[in-house]
Amino acid sequence: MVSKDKITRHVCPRNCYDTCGILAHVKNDKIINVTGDPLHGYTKGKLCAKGYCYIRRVYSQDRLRYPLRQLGRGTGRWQEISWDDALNIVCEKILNIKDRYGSTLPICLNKYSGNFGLMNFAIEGLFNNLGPTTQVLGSPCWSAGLDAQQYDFGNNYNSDPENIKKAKLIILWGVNPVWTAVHSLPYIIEAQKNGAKVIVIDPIYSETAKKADWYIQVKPGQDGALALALAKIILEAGKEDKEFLTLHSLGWESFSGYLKSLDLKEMSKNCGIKIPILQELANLVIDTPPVFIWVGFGMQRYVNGGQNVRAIDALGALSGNIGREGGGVHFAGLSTWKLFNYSFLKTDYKNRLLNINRFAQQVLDTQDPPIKMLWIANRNLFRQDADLHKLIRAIKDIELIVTVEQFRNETTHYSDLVLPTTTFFEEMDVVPSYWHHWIGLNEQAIPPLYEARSDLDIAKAVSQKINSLRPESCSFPQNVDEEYFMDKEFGSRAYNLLGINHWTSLKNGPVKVKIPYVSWGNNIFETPSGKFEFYSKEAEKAGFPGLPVFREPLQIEAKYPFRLLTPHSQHSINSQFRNLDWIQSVKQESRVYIHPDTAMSKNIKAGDKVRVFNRNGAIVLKADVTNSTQSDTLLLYQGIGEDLKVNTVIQGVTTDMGVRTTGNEGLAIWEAFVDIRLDNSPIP
Ligand SMILES: Nc1nc2c(c(=O)[nH]1)N[C@H]1C(S)=C(S)[C@@H](COP(=O)(O)OP(=O)(O)OC[C@H]3O[C@@H](n4cnc5c(=O)[nH]c(N)nc54)[C@H](O)[C@@H]3O)O[C@H]1N2
Ligand SMILES: Nc1nc2c(c(=O)[nH]1)N[C@H]1C(S)=C(S)[C@@H](COP(=O)(O)OP(=O)(O)OC[C@H]3O[C@@H](n4cnc5c(=O)[nH]c(N)nc54)[C@H](O)[C@@H]3O)O[C@H]1N2
Ligand code: SF4
Ligand SMILES: [Mo]
Repeated sequence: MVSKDKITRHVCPRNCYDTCGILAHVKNDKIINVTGDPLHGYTKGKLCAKGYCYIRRVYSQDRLRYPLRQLGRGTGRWQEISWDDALNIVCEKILNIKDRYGSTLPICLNKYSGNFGLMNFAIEGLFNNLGPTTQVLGSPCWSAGLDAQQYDFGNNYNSDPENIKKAKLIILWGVNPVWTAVHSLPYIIEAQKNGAKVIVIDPIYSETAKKADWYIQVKPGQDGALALALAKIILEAGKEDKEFLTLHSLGWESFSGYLKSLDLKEMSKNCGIKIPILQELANLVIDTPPVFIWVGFGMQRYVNGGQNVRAIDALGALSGNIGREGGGVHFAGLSTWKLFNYSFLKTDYKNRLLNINRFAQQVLDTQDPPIKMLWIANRNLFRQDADLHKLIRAIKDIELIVTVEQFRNETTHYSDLVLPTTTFFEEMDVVPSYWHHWIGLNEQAIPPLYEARSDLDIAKAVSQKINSLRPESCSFPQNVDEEYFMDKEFGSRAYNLLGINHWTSLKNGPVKVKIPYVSWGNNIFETPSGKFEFYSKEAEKAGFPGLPVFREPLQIEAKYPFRLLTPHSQHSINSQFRNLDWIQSVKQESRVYIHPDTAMSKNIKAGDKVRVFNRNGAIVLKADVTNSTQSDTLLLYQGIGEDLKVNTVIQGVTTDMGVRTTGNEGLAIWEAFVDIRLDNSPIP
């Protein structure tokens, strides 16, 4: 039962490095304040601006309150209906499809990262108990980097990021923590106070770059050339860590041979950084250990993204920083994710799996049987997916699109039925982190608002309804509570590593998982050889070069001569938060940032309305002129702008790696090429 006045514990379940501990202050079943949880050892009682807005999100006037049916997809004519009617529509459609096709395969689930709490996998649980269904597999986010580190280290472990404090050199390589991971800043600043230097490597002069001791402007997708050039310089100076290389690595001989064969001038030209600067940088890497390299998700969104992460891993290894306190190459740590059982993901059926990053094309191509019903949850598909123009075409023959959401957005616009869901203050859950080592519980602070239901309750209700219409249609449990599902997630390994006997102890505060403070500190790697693998047979088996070698990103097309970078913005998490009043009061306007030379050549001034376009489509917005970007690159922060569908001009190019860890290649979002002109100028 939910009691009246209390403070409840939560963890922010957004797709965010920080996964902060949160306290909800509750009076008369209403949240009156939201603060950081001081017992969370990494985020230490603080939230980002978005986190402090949660109270505005829970009680937003725009919350979806009741199930809604759209009278004609995209018409904006909505009709409030009862849950019973909504469940009937869903279940009758499933049964009708099953009768017509003799299969549940035409029913498709597309889900991603709206809420990373474990109970949100209930929707996969529902699908996995209906029969064989079609589901998306993969990630638009981090696949290439995860695979790269698997090839090199054998697994995705991170040191406790508090290690940053002990670093003497911190390299923020394609990551923008001043916006995307604010809770790591105190550790970086503490290191700086202790004399550490901070280098930011980014094609954009980002907010993080502004705080660095040294900013290196790399050409987009050319981090491989940069890392290999540094490695070559270190090798040729004879400053490599010979002990580590001899005892703990595989393939050093062939990699060092490869480095020797590289032309430094060519690498310098590729990455756009002059040789004396490369030399100074290489010296710094060698002379200022330990070096903590944070490889961001931002730098691997290219066709050579995985290869480039491997090159940075190699630089970390040959410079003697792997397994070292305060050092290492860190991308994402999956140790806390891997503690749980993911019972919802187990199935007796053979599902049909589509590539999440080629969704539109695969829906068009999928036949025998085709996709006839689509369930979207935790996903703003019609804003965040690539190839939006194709997606809109692909859904034409889908008979029912159901979206489970908290707010109206681009995706509800294309839905036939919208089911209102709870926020994490209205449900119970547990949330792991992909960056730090803390795990925390979400307690239920307040009863569900209006008629919102959690994804778990929706899964149970669908199961109940479909079985009442036709017995034995679904084996998803119906008459059990959240505790039952929480129990199933925790096994003895999780309890041992958390040092607790039961998950309810997490009500006393988040717990730091007992995993090594320094990853790979014992120099025992999980690769086939047990060593750090410069040369990976596994990579070779998967069709990649065995060594981390130089690979180019895509070439800019003559017809569309600008690369469009659309990284993550400060006051949103992907498309979330931008609709809240407090966030809107910050008045961020979406702009496309262009270099002064480009502006001049295109006759564009700051504030002009411009059209950014390619063969896929066009977006119209205001321009800003800045030196922060390069002359062949346009910059546009995704996540802001009400009706701006940036991804209309994002081609669905995929990354090299990603299959090993996430089942499919990642999304090379920044292999996107466009042209720009004044909105009212004639079409060339
Ligand atoms: N405020 C906020 N926080 C977030 C999110 C958000 O939307 N807003 N999203 C969350 C999610 S889903 C993710 S994936 C993470 C992403 O957070 P980050 O890992 O920080 O990734 P991005 O913001 O995508 O890009 C980071 C930087 O990479 C740079 N970059 C682009 N191309 C290259 C390149 O070729 N080389 C190098 N060296 N740098 C390059 C970009 O210019 C950008 O400054 O943040 C999470 N946290
Ligand atoms: N142009 C461009 N596109 C990108 C990126 C980029 O950098 N540039 N980044 C890519 C990356 S890194 C990522 S991770 C993806 C993110 O892609 P998505 O995961 O689709 O991103 P969100 O905008 O967070 O959408 C999640 C939706 O889930 C809803 N939601 C929140 N909580 C719940 C819940 O408990 N239940 C349900 N059912 N729904 C909930 C939110 O309201 C929101 O509308 O976008 C990718 N797309
Ligand atoms: S969005 Fe990220 S930084 Fe902000 S409260 Fe949530 S987890 Fe913390
Ligand atoms: Mo992401």
